[in-house]
Amino acid sequence: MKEPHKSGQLFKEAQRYLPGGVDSPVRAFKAVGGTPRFIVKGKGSRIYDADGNGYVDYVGSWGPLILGHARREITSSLKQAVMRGTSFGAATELETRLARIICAAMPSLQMLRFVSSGTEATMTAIRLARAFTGRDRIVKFAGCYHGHSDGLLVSAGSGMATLGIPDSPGILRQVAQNTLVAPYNDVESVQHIFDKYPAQIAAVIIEPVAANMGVVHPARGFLSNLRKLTKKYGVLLIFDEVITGFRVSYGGAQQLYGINPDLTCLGKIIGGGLPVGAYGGRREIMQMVAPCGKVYQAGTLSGNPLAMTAGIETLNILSNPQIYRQLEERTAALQDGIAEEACKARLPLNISRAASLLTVFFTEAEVTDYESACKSDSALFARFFRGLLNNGVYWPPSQFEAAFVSLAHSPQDIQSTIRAMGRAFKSL
Ligand code: KE4
Repeated sequence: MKEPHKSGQLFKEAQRYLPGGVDSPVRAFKAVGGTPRFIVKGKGSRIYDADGNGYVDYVGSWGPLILGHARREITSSLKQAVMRGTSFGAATELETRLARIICAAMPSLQMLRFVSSGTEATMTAIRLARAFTGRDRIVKFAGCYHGHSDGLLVSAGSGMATLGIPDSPGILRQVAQNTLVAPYNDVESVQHIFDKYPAQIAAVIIEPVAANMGVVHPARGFLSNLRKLTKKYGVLLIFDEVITGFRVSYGGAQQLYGINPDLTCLGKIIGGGLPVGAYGGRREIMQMVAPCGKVYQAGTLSGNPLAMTAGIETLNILSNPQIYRQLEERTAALQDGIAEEACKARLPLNISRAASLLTVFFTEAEVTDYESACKSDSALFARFFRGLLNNGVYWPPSQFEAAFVSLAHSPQDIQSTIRAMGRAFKSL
């Protein structure tokens, strides 16, 4: 492994023009230390940095690249598409084609609208829920991340069911106070909020399998009880499936758990690595969106022909059920190998996996919500991350993220990752 001199130089120069030298905070390696790698190329399961180092990649652009980097079908269809122009700001048949594929995979989406990021999707879904119900407040769960719109960058106030507090400077208290925060997997706390704010709650938004506090499963019955409760109180249930959509199954978490949300937010995989987001759901709700209805939302590059092309190609490949069986096998093998190496190193870890999503929590406590996730030893995780990086494995640079296994991760990649894990554990 060569020292990241070139990445260091590029990082220094980048910091002159970009805050923190990056365009998204997690890329700066603040949580794990060391020089962020500047990537020049990705192919299959690997990425290559400016110093010529290759890594087995478990970030996969934070989820979109379930087929791996530069998958031939996608790059060749994009090459043809780009020769026809990159964007028109006008309707294309491609948007209808991708929408038809998504609605067929997730029947709760009777209609949808494409946008250019997951943030836009969740931000608009909240606006739509407020318009449809005529109510102001929303409920989110501690540890769930739904993008950076003001009303969703909110932490739990002190004590149960109190008004949210801004997660960032620049967010108005008045805005944050319309967001109530409950502990994940605690449906009683949601009932308490509904009782405390009767007929004021427009929607509950949730990551049906949480991946932004590390991977945290919904407890048995949690999602179905949440669905029953929201229906009873006339509150819309919004599934944020930006990560889980087409990841935990072809039909997302809603197919896996048999839940019909009122609205769903998507992103990442449906764009095959190009900028994309989408929100959709019940027709009577979606028909409130302009120009059908009065809820305004717009976007210069929404439904962009390149993103649509990459999304169509990706979902066509994913429609083969064999794909998910292979992803399941590979990720289960990785999980077992990590557990074995941790046992050899006498390290108390908690490995949480949902399909091809996986988090190694440096705590032996069971992780069921944000509070228990925070019991992990982030300093130890940072040393683990650096150990892996020095052994040719690019793991997500934060304890509170998920690792993503792709179809391009071969059995040999999995075995070499397990060996790297063993060496990294020994270095702790
Ligand atoms: P974007 O605006 O980043 O496209 O999507 C926001 C978003 C919404 N909902 C969920 C469940 C998400 O995970 C995300 C974004 N995910 C992070 C990774 N945890 C993106 C990586 C980053 O912020 O750089």
